[in-house]
Amino acid sequence: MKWLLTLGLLVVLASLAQAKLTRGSVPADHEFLVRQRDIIRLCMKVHQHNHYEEQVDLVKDYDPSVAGKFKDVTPIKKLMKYYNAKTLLPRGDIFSLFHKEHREEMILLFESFLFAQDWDTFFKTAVWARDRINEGQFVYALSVAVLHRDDCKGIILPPAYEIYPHLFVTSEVIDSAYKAKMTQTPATIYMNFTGTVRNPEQWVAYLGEDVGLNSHHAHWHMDFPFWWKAAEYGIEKDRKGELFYYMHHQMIARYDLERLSNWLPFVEPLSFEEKIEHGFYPQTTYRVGGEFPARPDNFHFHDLEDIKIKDMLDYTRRIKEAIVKHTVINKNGEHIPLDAVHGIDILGDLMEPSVESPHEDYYGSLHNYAHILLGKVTDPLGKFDLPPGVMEHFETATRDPAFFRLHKHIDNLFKMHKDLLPPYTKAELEFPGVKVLDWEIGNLVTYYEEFDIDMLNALDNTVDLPNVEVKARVQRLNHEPFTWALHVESDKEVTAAFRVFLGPKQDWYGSDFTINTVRPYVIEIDKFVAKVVAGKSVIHRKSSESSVTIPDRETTTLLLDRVDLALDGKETLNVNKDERHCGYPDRLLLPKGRKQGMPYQIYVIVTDFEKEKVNDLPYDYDYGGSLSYCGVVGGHKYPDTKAMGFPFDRRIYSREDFFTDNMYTKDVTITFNENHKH
Ligand SMILES: [Cu+2]
Repeated sequence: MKWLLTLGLLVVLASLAQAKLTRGSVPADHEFLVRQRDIIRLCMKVHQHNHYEEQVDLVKDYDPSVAGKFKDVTPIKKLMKYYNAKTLLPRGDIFSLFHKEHREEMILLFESFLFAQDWDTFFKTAVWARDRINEGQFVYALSVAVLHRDDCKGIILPPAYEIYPHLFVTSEVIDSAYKAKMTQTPATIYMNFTGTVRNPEQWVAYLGEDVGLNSHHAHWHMDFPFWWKAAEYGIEKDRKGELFYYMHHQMIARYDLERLSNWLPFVEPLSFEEKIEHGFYPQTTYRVGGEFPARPDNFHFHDLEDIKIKDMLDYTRRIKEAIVKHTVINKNGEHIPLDAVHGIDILGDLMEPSVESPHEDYYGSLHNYAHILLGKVTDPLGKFDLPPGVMEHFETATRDPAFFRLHKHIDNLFKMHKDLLPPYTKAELEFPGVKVLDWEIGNLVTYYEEFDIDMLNALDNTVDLPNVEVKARVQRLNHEPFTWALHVESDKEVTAAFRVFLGPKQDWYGSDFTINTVRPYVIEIDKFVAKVVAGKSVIHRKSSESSVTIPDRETTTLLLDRVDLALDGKETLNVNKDERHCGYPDRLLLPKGRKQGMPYQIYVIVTDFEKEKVNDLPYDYDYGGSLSYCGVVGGHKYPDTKAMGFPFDRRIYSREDFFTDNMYTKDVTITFNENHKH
């Protein structure tokens, strides 16, 4: 029996041995390295003219609409027409994706990039656009194109906080950075979170203002753009509406857990008719000048010229009606059922909304309009010509605590739909023959550490003054890496799906949650598929392997150095062509917890993967490492048919009705270590 156990352990270990970082990594060839270098160069100091002479020379007499090869020439022809007529958004102006004309121009550029038939056309069109199209539109279109073109697979884009440091650091830091350059003294500038400790909302600013969190959110919206035309682009976005719901739901749940760690009550949903209790002072200035608009406490929503509060209430009411009736109306007046399988996906497409929205005139654009209403709340009629607010860029939206309030409002609508579905039956929950026996888990410890944001792109290149190294130093949350071991017993060999969650034990008042009341605050920690042998076996897993997260981003300066070394043949650069930019930062996998330790519960459910798989790809196929919140790209189908968040997405009557042998739950403690040494 003992040898059988050892054998089982070995099989499981072998199948899990390839961690997500190394899996699929291959040495980059010369062509790839050149392309990687060229794309980074295109993103450097985008507010100024291109400093790379060889790129500038490449397109001196180049007209992409004449010389380029495109699958469809209409977008580039249109773009050139507007460019020649000088009607496009000028360079230097602030681009917001939520602004219709800005967006439509950007889409023309993106489509030109996507439809370019070879690398040569794509690259030359990009170099041409780099100095001629608004830099915000250019970077956005280029980023989405790189994420979707086959010949760009594996290319790494610089993080938004390095392309536009102005959006992420305070005006004070920018001032100090200039001083450092003028005096030619390298500097590390300490930056505090927005606001002071006198504002309780600031106690959780370490989450909303985390540049990694902002980067994840911005990249999610680049992988799943609301303006995406799947049929035209030939790239489907499987379960995009459901992912919109689930990723944002998990972001709020995680925000709520941080609030609880800091003795703050859960975030309240926003109401368009009531005042927004907490103000927000971004203390950041756009590079072209103009401070990000600030919102004082207790401000009310106001009508904009084209978005009215009354309409927002109508949209909300119509959506609620659709949910209660389990049916939405499309543009042709037909009824589409909001059933247990597709309902959530349809609702997601309707609330964000996207090209797939059943009826945008009727259900409106709840999410996008709310972002705009919040962004323009202090200058609704444009009397003072204030620039866009943080809510009007996906890169900065989570900095404002109102982001989480808005999303709670939207999330409650999704919850209403889910709560009207029948609870899962025993048959849907159990996995006959499979039993979880025990769960060993290492210490869960969190701590603060310091992180440096490279400010290279914040400062213009000047003829007389060389660049100096300037960094903004911020505090951020991290956790000690941890491992766990799940003891499983099975009566046969099976391919099993594991879903792992973490939830708080007590609410803000100190009362214990029930299994049903804790559901909205349960966060996903991991999800994976593994072979389980007959008999007893142990499944080992590391926190770094989590399907929720991606590792820390490398700085662009470092990456560029490594690419140059590889091009000189001095070093090998490995590239994983499936690696994602979207992914919750690994550092934030656990909530902060408390100094004296904070109680949580972990949950796991093991199910039969053979019954939920959607294709015949290997069960451990690598979708890029952040499946849980970021789904799949590259035209793949989402690999299983279960609802995202299963089994916590539906009502639960009681523990007795819910827990089956293939589930396990355990009390754990998360301790925040104040004295962590770096
Ligand atoms: Cu979002």
